[in-house]
Amino acid sequence: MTTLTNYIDGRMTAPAAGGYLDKIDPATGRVVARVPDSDGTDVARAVAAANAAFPAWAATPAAERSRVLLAIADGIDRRLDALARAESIDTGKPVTLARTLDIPRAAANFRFFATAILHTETETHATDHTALNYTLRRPRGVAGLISPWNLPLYLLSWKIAPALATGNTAVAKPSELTPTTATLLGEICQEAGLPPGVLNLIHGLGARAGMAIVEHPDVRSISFTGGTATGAVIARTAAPLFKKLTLELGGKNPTIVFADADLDRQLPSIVRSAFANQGEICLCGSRILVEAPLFDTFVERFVAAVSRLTVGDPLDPATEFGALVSAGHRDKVASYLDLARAEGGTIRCGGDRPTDLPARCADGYFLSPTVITGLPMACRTNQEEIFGPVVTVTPFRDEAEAVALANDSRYGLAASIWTEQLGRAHRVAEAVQCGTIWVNCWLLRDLRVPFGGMRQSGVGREGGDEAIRFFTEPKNVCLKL
Ligand code: TXE
Repeated sequence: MTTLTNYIDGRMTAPAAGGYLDKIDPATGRVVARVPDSDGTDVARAVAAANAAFPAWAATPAAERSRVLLAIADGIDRRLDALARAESIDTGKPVTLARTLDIPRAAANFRFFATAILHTETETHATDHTALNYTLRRPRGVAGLISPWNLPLYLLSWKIAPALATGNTAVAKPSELTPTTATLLGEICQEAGLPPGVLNLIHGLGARAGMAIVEHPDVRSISFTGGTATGAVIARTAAPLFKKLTLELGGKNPTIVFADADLDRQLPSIVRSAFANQGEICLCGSRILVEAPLFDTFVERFVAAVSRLTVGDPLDPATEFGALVSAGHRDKVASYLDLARAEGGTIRCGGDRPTDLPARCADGYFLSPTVITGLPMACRTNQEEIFGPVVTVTPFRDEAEAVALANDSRYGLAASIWTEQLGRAHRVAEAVQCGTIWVNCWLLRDLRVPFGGMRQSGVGREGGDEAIRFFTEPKNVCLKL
């Protein structure tokens, strides 16, 4: 069994108090590693290292920071197979998905911000003929970066890369459920020549290690992705300490399918938008709204396509749909199936454990992709984030009702619209209250665009200039002419 370590001040370090958590492979239910159960002492050491490294890293020319981050990206590429396998064993996701999406995207995150900092501009404002203002943007110091279990290296690197590229140092914490790729990233940083202390990786529980990062007075910026309830705790803690905060939280995203949608072409993308990564992506569409004339045909074709997904051992390259991340999460998702039945919903496919799994996976946390119809929008199944392979399909009469149903949510992260009418696509995109709208596509990501949610899906934005602005402090200099 592997014993993972923290990465503090450039060294692989055991937790100070010597405590460890079990790391379980969700495909088998077996313990496969020990994870440091770090506490405030470990966090204090990591923050001290990050603080000590900050002045030199902030003063390092952008071209040199860029070179080191590009070397990290190359290191990720070189370890593609090991990282993809580790991500699959930690999360239960298909290894093919980790190989083609998670790990390449982690490398892309480093490359994107490594090169972005070579091309940034800051503002100048000329005040009539009397003064010239210019804006300086400087790194803020130690950043606390906390990420969830669904896209472990993908989301952690989405925070680490802009923080480091702009000259900050960081203390990052992956989810305790999915720690392995972060440990490998520490090794990659050592090989790439990242100066000690610039990035520190701490493992452990949210309430202990995570909270110690949020509470530490020397951590000036917090970037968090995770559940809405956790986001509220972090916001409450960080506000009186005047920390800069971005929160990327949950979603209950609408997928709006008009009767003129080109189903022959788009159905595979709509299925993917619902069930990629077992539905454990904050951007997955879990409320599918279908224009009434297409409803019956859509449900029939959608259910048929979902039933054809290859559910199986995540390490089998042919698998399209793997295990849920933990027993607790599987039970939570399964509890929503009971709720949906009690609320009067009809389960059109799934709703149970897949039957033809290999022996190795007999005790794994599997749940078949599930499609439910017949539920009103106000019910709990349609209002609460399930974050698993469960979608509802609901008919709508016209554009106005589609928009009203889409907006009938406390969340506002993402939506997708499927129609061949350009004007309608624009109108609906403007009316739906979400931070990201995809038209005839899903998860098509340009790393320059603002990314984040409205309402209970979070505050602040990540990506491109938004991330560069978040991790820097603007200062205006006014020069009288
Ligand atoms: O996330 P948590 P959980 C949603 C989804 C899921 C629910 C709970 O609905 O069912 O959230 O998932 C760290 N201070 N999403 O419990 O707890 C924790 O260790 C500081 C949506 O797994 O929010 C982990 O590193 N840190 C989501 C990270 O926060 C704390 C992705 C996320 O864990 C902390 C995951 C604290 N007090 C779940 N408590 C998305 N938006 O992508 C926990 N953490």
